[in-house]
Amino acid sequence: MIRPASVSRLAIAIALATALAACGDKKEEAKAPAAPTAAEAMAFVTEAEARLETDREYAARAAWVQANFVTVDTSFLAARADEASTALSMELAKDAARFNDVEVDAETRRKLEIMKQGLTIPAPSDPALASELATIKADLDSMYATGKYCKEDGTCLNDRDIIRIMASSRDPEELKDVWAGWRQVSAPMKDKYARMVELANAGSRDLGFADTGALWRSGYDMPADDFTAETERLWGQVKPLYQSLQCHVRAKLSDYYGSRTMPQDGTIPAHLVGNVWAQQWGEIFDLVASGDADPGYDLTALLNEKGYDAMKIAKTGEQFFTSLGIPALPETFWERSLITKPRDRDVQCHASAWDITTSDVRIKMCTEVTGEDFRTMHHELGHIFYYTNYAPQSILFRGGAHDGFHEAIGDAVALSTTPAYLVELGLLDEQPDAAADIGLLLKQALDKVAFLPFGLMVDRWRWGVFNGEITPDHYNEAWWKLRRQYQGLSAPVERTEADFDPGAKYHIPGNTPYTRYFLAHILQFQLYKAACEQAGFDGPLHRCSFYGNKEVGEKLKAMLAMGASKPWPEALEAFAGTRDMDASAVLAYFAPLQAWLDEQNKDRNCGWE
Ligand code: X8Z
Ligand code: ZN
Repeated sequence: MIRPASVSRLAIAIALATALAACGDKKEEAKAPAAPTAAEAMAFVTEAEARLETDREYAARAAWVQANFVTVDTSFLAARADEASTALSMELAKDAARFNDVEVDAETRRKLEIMKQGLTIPAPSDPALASELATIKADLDSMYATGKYCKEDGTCLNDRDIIRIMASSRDPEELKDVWAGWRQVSAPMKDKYARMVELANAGSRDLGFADTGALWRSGYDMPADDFTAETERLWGQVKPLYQSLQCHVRAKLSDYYGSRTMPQDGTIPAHLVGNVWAQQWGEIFDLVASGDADPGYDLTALLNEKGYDAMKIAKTGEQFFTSLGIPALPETFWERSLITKPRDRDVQCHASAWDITTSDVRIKMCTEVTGEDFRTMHHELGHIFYYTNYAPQSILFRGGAHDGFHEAIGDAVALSTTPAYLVELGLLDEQPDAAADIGLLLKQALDKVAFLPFGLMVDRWRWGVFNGEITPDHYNEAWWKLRRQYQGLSAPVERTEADFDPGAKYHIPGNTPYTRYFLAHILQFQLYKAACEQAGFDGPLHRCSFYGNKEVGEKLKAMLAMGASKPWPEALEAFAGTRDMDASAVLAYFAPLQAWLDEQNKDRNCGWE
C-alpha cells in the first residue's frame, strides 16, 4: 500500500535534516542532535497533511462499509484500517512533539498542537497491543449495532423498536421489561471495555497525557483542568432550571402512575421518561403538560398527515440551509447517503454524518417520520454543512471550532422550526396564539433542558474510568451514582456489577466523547439568540426563526469556513460577538417556563437525596 512508502519518505527527510544540521560542527556529534528548525517544522506539517489525506479517506471508506453492512468481515477490515490510521496518527503526534520548543508561526503551531491531540483512543506502541485495541473497538461497535433484546416469546427488538416502545408505551411493566432488556446487549461488553481502557491509557501516556480523559479535555484551547471547571460553571447556570423541571415531571408522573411507581427519595425511575437512556423526555409531553400548556399541534402527526418521508425530511432540512445563502449539497450526498433502515441487513442505526473526502459527504440515519427525526436530520445536516464550508481548509483544521460547535449548528437551525416556519412549509395552517407558548416551551425543555445533566454525566463517568477513580468492579455503581447526582434518576430494577449499563448508550462502545453535546446544548441557544438579534427579530425568543435570512447566512458561513483554524473564542466572536460560552441564552429562552414551573412547584417538595 501507499503508506509504507510515505512513512520512509518522511523518516528520510527528518533523518537527512538532522544529519545536515549536525555535520557542520564535529563537536556537536557527541551531544544531543541539533534542535529542529522552523523550516523543518513546516516541512513536517506539509508532509503530514498529505499523508493524512490519503489515510483518512481509506479509513473512512472502511468504516463506512462496516457501519452500513455490519458483518464479521467488515468489522475485521475496518479494524485493520483503524489500526493503520491510529498508527499514523500516533507517529505524527509523537513527531510533532519534537517541535515543542521551536519558534514557529501561529498557524504551524496550531497544526502541531492539533496533531498532538488528534486521537480519541490512542494506541500503545507495541504493535500486538495496538492490533488488539483496534479489534476490541470494532467488536464493541458491532455488538452495539447488532444488539437485540429477544423476549421469551421469541420476538426480538432492535434499537429502533426499543426507542419506539419507550416513547409510546404507558405500561410501566412493559417499559421496565424493555428498559432492562436493552441492557442485556451491553452486559457482555464490560470486559472488553475495561481492557480497551487499559490499552488506550497506555497510548495516551505515550503521548504525554496522564490518561485518556486528560487527552479528551485538552482540545478546548485552555488547560484541561480549567475545562472541567468551565463545564461545572455552565452547569451551575442551568441547574436550577433543570431542578424545577425534574420536580414538575416527577409530580406529574406520580399523578399518572401512582405513588407506588414513584420512589420516595425524589428520584425519577429511568424507565418512565419516554427514552431508553432518559436523555430527552419530549415523548412524555402528554403526561407532563396540563390544560394550559397545550401547543395545539404535534409535529409527528403533521409530518405524517402531509405525507413526508425520509427524503422529504432531508430535502426540507437542506432547504433551510440554502435559504440562508449556503450552497446546496453535492449530488453524491443524495446518491451515497443512507437515510432509511434497510430491511435485510444489520446497519449501525445511530445517526451520523461523514466526510469521506472534502467533496464526498454523507449521512447515515435510519430516519422515521417523527418530529424527533425531523430535528435529528437538521442536526446531521449541521455537521454536513460544516464539512462543506470548511472543505478548503488544511485537513488539520477540518473540524469544529471545538467539538461542541460541530454538534450545535444543526440544533441551532432546528430551534428555528417555530410555528411560523411550519406555516411557511405548509405543515401548519396557522400559528397557535400566545396561549400555546408554555406548551411549546415545556416540550422544548423536556428535550433540551432534561438533556443537560445527561450530557455532562456520561463523560464524568468516563473521565473517572480513564483516570482510575472508577474501577471495573464499580463501573455500574458509579454510573448510577452519577445518574442520581446529576439527573435525579434511579434504576427501575436492581443493578449489579454483572450489568454494564453505560454500554447500552451508543457513544460508550462507539468511543464518541460526550461533553460536546452538553456544550452544544448551551451553545445552540447562544448561536440561535445571536442569529435572532442579527435578524432584528422582535418578540419572544422561542418564536424566532431566522429562515431565509441572508445576513445570518453570511455570518454563519464565515464561522463554519474557519473550521478549527482559530481558537474557538474567535469563531464564537465572529458569529455571536462574544468570546465566552454562556448559558444565559438558555435561561432567556426558557424564562416564561421557569416562571410557570415555579408556580406549579410552589407547594411541592423539590430536590432529591
Ligand atoms: O449522537 C447524537 C447525534 C449524532 S452526533 C444523533 N446526539 C446525541 C445522542 O443521540 O446521544 C445528538 C444529541 C445527543
Ligand atoms: Zn452530531
